[in-house]
Amino acid sequence: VILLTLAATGMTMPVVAQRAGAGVAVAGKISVLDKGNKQASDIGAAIIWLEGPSAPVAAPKAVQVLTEEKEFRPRVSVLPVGSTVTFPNNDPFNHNVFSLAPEAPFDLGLYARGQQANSAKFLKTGLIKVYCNIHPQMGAFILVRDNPYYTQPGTDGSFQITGVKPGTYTLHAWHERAAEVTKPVTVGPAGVTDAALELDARGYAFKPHLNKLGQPYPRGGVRY
Ligand SMILES: [Cu+2]
Repeated sequence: VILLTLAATGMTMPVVAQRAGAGVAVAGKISVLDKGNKQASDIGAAIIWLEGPSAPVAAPKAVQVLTEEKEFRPRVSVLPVGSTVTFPNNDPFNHNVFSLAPEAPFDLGLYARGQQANSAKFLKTGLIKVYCNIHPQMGAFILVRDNPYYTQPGTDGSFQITGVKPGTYTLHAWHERAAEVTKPVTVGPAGVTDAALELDARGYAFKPHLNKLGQPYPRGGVRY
């Protein structure tokens, strides 16, 4: 009887696994205007996402952001809420990855290449700024979202979010040098092909951040 039950369950599984309505695409193009009214060369580092009550919950992920040549790679990530991130050190010196973001404060401490550092877990939505306590020039952005409707554009600003359930949403676009912009969007059974958003980075000015103790970094840096 048990064997027969297992066989019957196995036979029904492929049917259950079939997608019940794959959703539609929301596509369009963003622009990011830098000083001198030039299109930003790093439009691809923007993030575009949909917010709305029709959206399903996304499954958490486990991802890596490398610390390499005194940079975070990738510099910009977007992840579902509940995801964990490790920050492997690929440099021949120590890093100390931390964030003071109220949604997800963490401090991984000093660690060298090859040392397995603790991971950071992101349990709330928001934009998390991640820094290194040793190297003030290192910075990363992690956008934590509560649904799977997000993407990053191509180098020409074109984007496509696929598998979207028709409904009413707010379309968001973010770039690290610009204020976030939003626009209401109604997604019908044919999807959206011409969503357009413009991000203005012309007023951007670099501002140094503080270290993990909320203090300015020492002048000239510290060697570890
Ligand atoms: Cu560092």
